[in-house]
Amino acid sequence: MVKHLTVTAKPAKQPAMPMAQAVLLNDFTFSWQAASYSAGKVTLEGINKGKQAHELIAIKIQDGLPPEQMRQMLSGPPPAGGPPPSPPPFTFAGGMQAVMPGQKAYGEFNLQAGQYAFICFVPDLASMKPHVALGMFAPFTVK
Ligand SMILES: [Cu+2]
Repeated sequence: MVKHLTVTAKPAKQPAMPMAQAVLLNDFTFSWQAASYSAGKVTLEGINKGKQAHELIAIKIQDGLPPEQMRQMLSGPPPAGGPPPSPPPFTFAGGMQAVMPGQKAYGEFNLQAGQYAFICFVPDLASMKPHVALGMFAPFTVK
């Protein structure tokens, strides 16, 4: 079978990829430059500077819930005497899957005004605790 194709000039200009802001992932911290983020869609570049795999997940914390209380809920055992709150007092706002040490990846985040936190649930190789319980809970604000 023979088919014809036509070669045309290349498109004028590829749409520019928005510059992704970096978030550094370490054992067991997040660090980044922005004092706060603006509402809207943003692409973040997660760069693993640690010795273990890490992921970059953003959660939007329920309005009025102090981030420290959210950290304790995600880090500790379930509350005694009953199941954890349902629905949970946060929603996922985007992220990227875990990457190995020295690797990076890009995540898409959909941000609205409010309190957020970056978290990582990858289990620690020694204690098997999720990294969020070892310090990988970093609050930030979206304006
Ligand atoms: Cu991690």
